[in-house]
Amino acid sequence: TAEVMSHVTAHFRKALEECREESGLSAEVLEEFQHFWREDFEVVHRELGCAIICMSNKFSLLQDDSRMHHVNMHDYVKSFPNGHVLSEELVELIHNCEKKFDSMTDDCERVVKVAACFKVDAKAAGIAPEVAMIEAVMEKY
Ligand code: BOM
Repeated sequence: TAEVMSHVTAHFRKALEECREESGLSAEVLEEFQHFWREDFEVVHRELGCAIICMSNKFSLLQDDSRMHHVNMHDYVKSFPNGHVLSEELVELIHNCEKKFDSMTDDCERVVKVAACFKVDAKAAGIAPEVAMIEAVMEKY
């Protein structure tokens, strides 16, 4: 659900600070990670893909090939309040997007495509959070 996704995003965003420099992600491209979910934010920059890889690695959410680690992602999402209602669907949505871009060899370019696909599909599935929902739970993390 969008509520659970707001918690996941609020927690996941904490890794951005550590990853901004090494990924080359400027504040002009993405100021605050919760803006990822804004209607008018376009998920297109290679640096954002690099940042998502770096952030995911902080929580062991990727395999060595920079594809999602299914078990760890499932457990990560399940660790949030009501996480069990979202974990399976989230893993499925991300994996479905990974399959569409599997032939891309540049990890950062591929992951930003996967992330953009995930944003579209999460919105369609009604599990995308409003930025205000994320901001409301940020203080918990
Ligand atoms: O193949 C690479 C898999 C990595 C995909 C991660 C997609 C996440 C997009 C960024 C949005 C994050 C919001 C919440 C955290 C989900 C882990």
